[in-house]
Amino acid sequence: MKRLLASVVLAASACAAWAGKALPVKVENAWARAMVAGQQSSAVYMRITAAEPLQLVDAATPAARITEVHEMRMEGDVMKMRAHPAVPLPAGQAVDFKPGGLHVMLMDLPKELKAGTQLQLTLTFRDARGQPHKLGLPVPVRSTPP
Ligand SMILES: [Cu+2]
Repeated sequence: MKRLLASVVLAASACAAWAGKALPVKVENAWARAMVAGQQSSAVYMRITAAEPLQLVDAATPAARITEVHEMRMEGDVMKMRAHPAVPLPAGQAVDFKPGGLHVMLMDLPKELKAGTQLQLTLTFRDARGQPHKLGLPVPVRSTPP
């Protein structure tokens, strides 16, 4: 019970710190894809809405040794995936990270991601003045989209 209380207080103070910086950003429906046997990588999907212009410049999680923000693009007839160094998040406009599009790629995972578990994701945003801001959130691991 004591531990539960401590984590609630911690979450509340993290929110307060974020609010104090006046950099509101909303992350909704975040989920990580559960891995099947033999799979080497996975991905996190979510919807991000920034209230002022931001860029998503980094993502990290202890669940993967390599975490990169990727986009999928058609090049001719071939769907290609590449790292996106700074995803623009226009003010008030929801940006979807979804299968077949933008995603946070998880590679070199120390252990398999199992449905029903959670991973901790840290997103780094850059504001219009070039200042970095970190946001941590728990991400449920699922076999299907929420
Ligand atoms: Cu990818």
